Amino acid sequence: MSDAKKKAVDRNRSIDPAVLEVLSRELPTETTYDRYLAQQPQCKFGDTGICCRICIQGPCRITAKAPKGICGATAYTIVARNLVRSALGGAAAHSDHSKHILLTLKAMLEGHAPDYSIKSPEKLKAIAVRFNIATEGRSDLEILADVVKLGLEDFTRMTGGKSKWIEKTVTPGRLQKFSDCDILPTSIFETIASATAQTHMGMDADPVNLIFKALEVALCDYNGMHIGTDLSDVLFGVPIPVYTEANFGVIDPAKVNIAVHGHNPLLSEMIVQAARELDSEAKAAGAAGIQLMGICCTGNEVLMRQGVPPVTNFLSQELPMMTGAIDAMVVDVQCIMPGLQTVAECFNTKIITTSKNAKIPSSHYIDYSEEKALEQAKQVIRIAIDSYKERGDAECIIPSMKSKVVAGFSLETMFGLFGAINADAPVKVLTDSLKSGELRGVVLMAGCNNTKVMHDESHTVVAKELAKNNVLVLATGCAAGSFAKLGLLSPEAVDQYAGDGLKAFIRRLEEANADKLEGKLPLVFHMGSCVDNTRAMNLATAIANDLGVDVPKIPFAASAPEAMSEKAIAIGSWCVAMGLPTHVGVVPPVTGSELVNGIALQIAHDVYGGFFIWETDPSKGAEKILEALDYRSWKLKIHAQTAEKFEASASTGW
Ligand code: BF8
Ligand code: SF4
Repeated sequence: MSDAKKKAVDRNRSIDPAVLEVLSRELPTETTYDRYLAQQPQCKFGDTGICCRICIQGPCRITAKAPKGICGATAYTIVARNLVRSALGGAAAHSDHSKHILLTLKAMLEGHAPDYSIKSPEKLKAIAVRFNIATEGRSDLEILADVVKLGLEDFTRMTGGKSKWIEKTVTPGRLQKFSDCDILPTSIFETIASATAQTHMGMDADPVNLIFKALEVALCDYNGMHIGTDLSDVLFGVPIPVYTEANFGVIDPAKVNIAVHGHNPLLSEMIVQAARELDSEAKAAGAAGIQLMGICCTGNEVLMRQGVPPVTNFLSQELPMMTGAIDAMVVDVQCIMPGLQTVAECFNTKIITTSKNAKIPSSHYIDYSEEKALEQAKQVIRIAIDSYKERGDAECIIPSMKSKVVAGFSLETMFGLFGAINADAPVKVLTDSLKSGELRGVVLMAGCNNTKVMHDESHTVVAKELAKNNVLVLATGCAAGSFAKLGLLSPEAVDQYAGDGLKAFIRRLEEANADKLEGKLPLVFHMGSCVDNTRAMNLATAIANDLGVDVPKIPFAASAPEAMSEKAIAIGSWCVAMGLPTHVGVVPPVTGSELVNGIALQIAHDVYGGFFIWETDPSKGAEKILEALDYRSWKLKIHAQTAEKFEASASTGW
């Protein structure tokens, strides 16, 4: 086989047929699939976490011959320090996102964000009630002012209290545990600053102390993303079930095709509105209309609230442009490959960057501001319409693959569905099913794509295996993107893949909600973008509270089979601190220290009840998750029986 042919075969690292179809063509430029090959072999020091570049005496690499860095740092210090820094990147990214939303609400209150308004006064009131903020006889804006003040305090407090969003959303047992271990953040900015200082050269060398700091950072991540989800719901509405389609087949060559990509819904929500308002301009330009589509978590945000179809997820983000039919791609923040611009230039797509801290050389930049958001969104649409005109009759080759999607499962929607069966205590519909054994557990499938594993394969193998074994599967982020594209968010997938217990559970929900639902329910419940992982954690908290135990006792786990980003490291770490078995399908850079690796896999369990499972084989990963769920169900039963026998409450240990 010639080198060129071999490369063409080797780079086909995806199970998505639309992606494979594009990759099979003679392409004028490289993609991430090619660059992955060009990067081989990757450095084993970096891969196992034992390369230190924290000071410029480095890089120091740990070997048998040189077991200490120049300053004397050993492998466990270097690995732990690198881990804290990764979690910091994730927590900062999520928190920066929510800070932006918080500041937009503040600007709205001050009259400087005229295009934004409160879409969900109900959610605002629910948040106010959570924090004992008075609602009686007060206007929405007055209540919002107090919520925003509290949010800003969670970002900026220097002393005199701890994070309110964590205090009010976790189980009493978790709060006690976090307090006992001294990992409750004072505020997001305080923890980010102190953790950055703690990992400076010549600071903390104690790996255990560093790991505790990593968990404090991870709790900041939870804090930041929870604020982000809550306030996005207030601003743009609480997601309810939406019915749409996903994958490349949603691209319509006759329309102005605009992809929205990144994470923050502030501009993309305006783009949805602007697209509706400017449809006639697109038609005047000869197009059949405007086709919006989403990529990554901005895609998840506008899918959940507006029914905008997802075209693809993280790893294949460059490929929709290779159809020749994408007129503009507007990006905001995070997970945006710099490689997009080169592809765009080959296929006449306009890349529009919109964040002052996420620019790409040669892209078209719009300096997004909440003061003129809708006007800027219209500017984006008009750039796309002009680009459509330039496209003219140029050939578009679009893979036809698309799947049906049902999404929009916020916790409020889930409880609404359960409430049709048990209005007084919706969560009991789930806990009863777990207790009876109809469901074997609940698993949150989250996380990214990663070139180290076959694109979308690990996600789908784990999800299908869990569903077959009667596990209720929840999804967020690019895991949800995989499921959307490959049909697991469709009602048909219930018949295809669900075990009898899961099928009965879903059918019962469908029947009880027949009058409210536009169609049937999907196999996997899409809870939103990565910041929305707190929605799933809130469900775990509700289950634990209902069962009268702490989270480490409930059959609830998390899985990130294709984890990639620093955000995934932060999320995985708080999942463990919250008490969840957390499967990760790509081994993170910690194996260079047996001590740190052992803490992640075992000692974390002794302290928090949660622990990591590194398993790169997705079938084995699913098996290990099922084992962890079964162990918890068995123990929960024994504890409940013992508690009943002695008329006592269930034990709090694990
Ligand atoms: O926040 S899942 S690749 S897009 S980091 Fe990025 Fe990972 Fe996708 Fe969403 Ni989350
Ligand atoms: Fe090397 Fe120590 Fe500097 Fe790290 S901090 S680069 S181990 S000298």
